Amino acid sequence: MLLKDKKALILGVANNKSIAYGVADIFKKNGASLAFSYVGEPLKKRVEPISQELGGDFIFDCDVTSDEQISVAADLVKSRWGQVDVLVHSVAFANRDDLQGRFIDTSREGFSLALDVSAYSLAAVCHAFEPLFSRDASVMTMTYYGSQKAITNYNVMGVAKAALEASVRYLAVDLGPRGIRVNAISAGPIKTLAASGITGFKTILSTIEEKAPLKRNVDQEDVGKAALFLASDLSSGTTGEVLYVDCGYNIMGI
Ligand code: NAD
Ligand code: 0WE
Repeated sequence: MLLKDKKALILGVANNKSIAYGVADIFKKNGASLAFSYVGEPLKKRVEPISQELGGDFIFDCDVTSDEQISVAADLVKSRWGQVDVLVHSVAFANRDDLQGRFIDTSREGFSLALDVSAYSLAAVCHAFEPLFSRDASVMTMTYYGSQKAITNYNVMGVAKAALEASVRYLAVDLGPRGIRVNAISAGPIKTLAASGITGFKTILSTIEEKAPLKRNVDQEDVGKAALFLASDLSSGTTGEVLYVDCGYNIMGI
């Protein structure tokens, strides 16, 4: 029970395939109390039964592009829990059109949206929840290898993930003096809602099976177990880090 009596806020469950669902599931099994965010009424209907299944304390609306909604969420969490021990940011969005073709064609608006939702939101959420973080709190976010290397079609999301990973380092510096750690998990590709309809996703999955040292793809449980490490005292000396959970794919050269 690595997370006994810990309060873990989970941003980014859309359904039971979400990476955040895998994380929440293992957190629960390790004794954590959970609360989940959703974006708008349609997703509330999806998140409500998941919260019930995983014994969540409450759910709350939080579109991370809205400072107002983030602030209302922080007030609600303060009144319900008083403090937060673990914050999981598992949120990303770009226009579908910007995840195919040439990066050079990305519009100013598309770039801004992708970076707002997928990168700036981590800083915005940390800012709003800073007063609620307990001593030794752990913050984590989800990133992808497309931040480091140009991956066909990932395009503006690769730029957003590079900004997200740099944000992790600067946030780790800001929050470190209070004992709060900030890390990222760089997950290998997983078939979730955010991966559905992505051109060439099957090819990406089979490339990993063929090339990664472990000769398989990761799943939500692999990521959940790494998240449990980052959430718990087992990772007390680790902050500002990007932890690869990708069956070793990123270490390969030719
Ligand atoms: P998912 O679709 O299940 O989760 C994405 C979540 O982002 C959804 O819950 C959605 O509601 C939320 N979201 C989108 N816009 C939002 C907004 N404005 N405000 C608040 N929430 C918003 O997909 P997933 O694959 O579980 O993605 C979770 C994270 O993992 C993302 O950051 C993604 O980039 C990252 N990731 C995914 C993979 C993969 O292959 N699936 C690999 C590495 C990293
Ligand atoms: O980060 C992601 C997915 C991010 C994502 C996905 C979508 C699809 C639906 C962000 N925004 C949207 N917007 C939509 O309308 N991944 C790491 C999964 C992923 O996405 C890719 C990948 C991989 C891997 C896109 C192109 C190429 C590879």
